[in-house]
Amino acid sequence: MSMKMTFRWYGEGNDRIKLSDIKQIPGVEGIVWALHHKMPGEVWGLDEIAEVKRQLDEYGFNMDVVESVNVHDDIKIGLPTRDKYIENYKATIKNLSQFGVKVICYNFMPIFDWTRSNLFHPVGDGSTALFYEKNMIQDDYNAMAKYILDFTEKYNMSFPGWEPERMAKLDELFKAYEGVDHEKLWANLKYFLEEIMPTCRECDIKMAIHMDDPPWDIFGLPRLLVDEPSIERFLKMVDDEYNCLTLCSGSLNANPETNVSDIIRKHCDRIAFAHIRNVKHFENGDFSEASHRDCDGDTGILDIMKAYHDCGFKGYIRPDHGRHLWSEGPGNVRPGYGLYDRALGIMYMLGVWDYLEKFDKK
Ligand code: DNO
Repeated sequence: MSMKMTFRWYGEGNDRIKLSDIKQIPGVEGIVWALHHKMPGEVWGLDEIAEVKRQLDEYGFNMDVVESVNVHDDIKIGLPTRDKYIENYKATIKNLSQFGVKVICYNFMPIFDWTRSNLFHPVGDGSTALFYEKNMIQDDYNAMAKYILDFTEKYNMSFPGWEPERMAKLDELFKAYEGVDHEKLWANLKYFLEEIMPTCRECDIKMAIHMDDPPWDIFGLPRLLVDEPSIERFLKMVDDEYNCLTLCSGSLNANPETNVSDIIRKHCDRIAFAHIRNVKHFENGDFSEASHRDCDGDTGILDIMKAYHDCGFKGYIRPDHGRHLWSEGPGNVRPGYGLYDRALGIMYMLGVWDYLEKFDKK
């Protein structure tokens, strides 16, 4: 059995891409999905999950990977109310297991999920991509949040992790996180995982934490999963086969010092889900996302694919963010999640993989 190719889809009515389009991309076995209307902390109901299953079944896609079941802020902050939300999380895990879900991707980033300063930055060939200008993401969180929220409002879409209900209370949220430093956040992550591991085992569902994006503190908020030592700490902290990683190559390699293929070789047995994204660095610390072709960025996509292959990776994999191509632009595409560049990325990844399978069998 080999690695399993997947494609992220935001759901009917929430994604312009059709399952029938995804079906035409060679090699895609599963849809990476979520109930995007759910607030962090809410239980996902059986009926709602069954409806997604019905849609995916029609095209023969599996629903093995969920991205994300978001973690409530009270759990990250470590408030007494966390126990109630952890119970809800367990209930969701149990409900998901009834439909054969195998992996839950989640993150433990305070307040903000992935963060960029420009969602449609010209790449130079007519396409656009997500861009991070270091100077823009330093002090003024309100300006950054406004840029993202104005966009989502204008085009009537919501981004996971950027729920307008939460973002409306940003100052309050920042206040609530006061005193949550790196060590507190680590302790709260440990508490959460130790609570849910027995449920994961019973349900045979792996928790796969996403790397922090970008992999450094922003706006004074601590970020934990940022490099190899922190990954090592995370895996040892809760040393359980159900405590796994979503190894996101682009998040980690936003720090040019981080060699992603070394991390894969070291921790492959705990990688449940691989995100393949290519990043191009600029000398001043800015970075742009790039096509999946190795030479278009600095992340080392060929080394990464080879490392997964050498390790006999059998987990789930997906192309992560792509550029916006051809007719794709503001208003008709989810930033980073267009159809075309991710489809091209899949063909690149499968091209490398098939070559290795045929000519580089260990
Ligand atoms: C970015 C994604 C992340 C990821 C979450 C997981 O596009 O990779 O938003 O889904 O961090 O919880």
